[in-house]
Amino acid sequence: MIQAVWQPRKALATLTVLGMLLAGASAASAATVLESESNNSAATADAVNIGDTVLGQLNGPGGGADNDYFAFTAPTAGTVTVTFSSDGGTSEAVNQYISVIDATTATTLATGSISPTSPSRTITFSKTAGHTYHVVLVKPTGSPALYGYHLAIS
Ligand SMILES: [Ca+2]
Ligand SMILES: [Ca+2]
Repeated sequence: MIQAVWQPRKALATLTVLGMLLAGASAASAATVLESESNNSAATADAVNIGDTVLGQLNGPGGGADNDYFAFTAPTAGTVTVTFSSDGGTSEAVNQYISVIDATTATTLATGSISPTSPSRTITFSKTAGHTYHVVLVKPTGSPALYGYHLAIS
């Protein structure tokens, strides 16, 4: 009899916590997301959010060239930090490139690269509320990349 009273309360409490977690997740939108090919152009960019970490690979068919585009819109002004890292660290064999573009003004804000001796690159830039930003990762034609990458946006 006591359990008949307690169980619904417990279930309700669990639902409330779940609801709070879901609400928090959609508001803060910190998630681990996988890239979705084909994302090789601004028009087919993967939508991401500030707070996300993206997992992907820079290899086209047969290990060839690949471009990965990611897009997000800044809800507020402030600073964005983007870190692009090879999952293989110094074991990766090929250079890969990153650029950050303000798509609203069509302005390239920053460019950089990672290499076997420097397998992580962090770029910081100022965002404007309402502007859309593209982060573009590129591996030019050449040797296959041996490892995937992490792209953290915060
Ligand atoms: Ca890719
Ligand atoms: Ca791609």
